[in-house]
Amino acid sequence: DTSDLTDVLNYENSMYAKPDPKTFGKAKGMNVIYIHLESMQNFMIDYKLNGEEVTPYLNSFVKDKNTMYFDNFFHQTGQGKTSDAEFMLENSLFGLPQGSAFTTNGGNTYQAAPAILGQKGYESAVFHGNNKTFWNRDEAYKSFGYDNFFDAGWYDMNEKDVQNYGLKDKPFFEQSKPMLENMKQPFYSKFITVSHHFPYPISEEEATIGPHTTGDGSVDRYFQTARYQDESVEGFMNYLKETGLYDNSVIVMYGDHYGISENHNDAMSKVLGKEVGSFENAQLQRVPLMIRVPGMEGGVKHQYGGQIDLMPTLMHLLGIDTKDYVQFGTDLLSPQHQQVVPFRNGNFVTPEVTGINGKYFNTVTGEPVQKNEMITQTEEQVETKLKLSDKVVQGDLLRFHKPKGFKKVDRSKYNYNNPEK
Ligand code: GP9
Ligand code: MN
Repeated sequence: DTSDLTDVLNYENSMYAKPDPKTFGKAKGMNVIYIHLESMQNFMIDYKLNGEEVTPYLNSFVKDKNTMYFDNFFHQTGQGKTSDAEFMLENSLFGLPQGSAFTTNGGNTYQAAPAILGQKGYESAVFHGNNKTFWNRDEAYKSFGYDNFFDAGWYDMNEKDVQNYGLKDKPFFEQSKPMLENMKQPFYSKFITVSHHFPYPISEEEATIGPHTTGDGSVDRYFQTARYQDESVEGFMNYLKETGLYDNSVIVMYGDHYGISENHNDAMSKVLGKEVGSFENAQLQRVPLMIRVPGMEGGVKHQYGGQIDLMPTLMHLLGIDTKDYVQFGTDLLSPQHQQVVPFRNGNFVTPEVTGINGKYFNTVTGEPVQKNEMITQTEEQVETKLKLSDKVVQGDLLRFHKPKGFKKVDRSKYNYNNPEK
């Protein structure tokens, strides 16, 4: 009820991190292009297999002078996997402890990024070569205020171009071009790749790098589909450069969740050349985050953060203060950003401590540490955050919240069917 919302708002007020005036509005009025890097983990950046870079394009993008690269950025997804990642970055709300918020609470009231930006003149779209009902996306996107959802119904799903979860990334980006060109600027867009997805199937003709040699099939192929994803993104970025979009768009690339689960720790020990147990596995939940803002100075950013922090970060770059919105993350670029990264199961990582099921480790050295007052406080903070976020989602509390100047989303306005089909 509304008293729950009051608790949430009080908490939010105490957690709010105000934007840094030096970065606030640096991307004002620019297009936004999100590239959802399916299953990409951060250890792949600059990883060399037999002396060869696996993701040469991403590695070069990281070093672009306008790219901010966050090397302590974590996924925070649970059972909702891809949909949890999307849910966090559109709302700065956590996915649920069980299941997918898209599926169980897709019809809630939200104050999501596409709706906020839509009311400031942005056209929004998701591009994804799979059926729109997967993860209940078509329903959730309506609640988020997405103007367009170009799903499989808008693509030529030619049998030779389809594998695993949908249209392969190269034809996907290729076919997305005319649809993107039809959008009015400024736009807010998200391209969700699929080819680099467990169990990482790839044909011999399409593999441009050999498999790894751990002997664990899916781990070994992971490097080959990662290369394919890298090439597909490179092709799309070249196209953005040709059209000039590269220079008037914020480009955000992020890994959605791990691709290699803890069932493969043995193989990962071979990949990394060090023992991978529960501590290292927690560190492996880092996913790449790159934010390229034309005209803004880039560089490697070491602050700790997670997917929950992406929306306030982006909003502040676009010059929109997030103060009136209910958000559980904080702007990564704010001096007040909180570097506690909760995982969905209550485990956490901070620059100092990693907490895993009641065991604690020094994040820098991996040495076990005793529980102390600081750890107790961090643990409580993590628990409170997750609990309050769950209250918002499970109680559909944003129904009662009226951010200043924001008009409630009218779900009935949206229809994602392709009229030509
Ligand atoms: C399916 C794709 C995969 O459309 O986004 O979802 P995942 O299995 O990674 O959650
Ligand atoms: Mn995924």
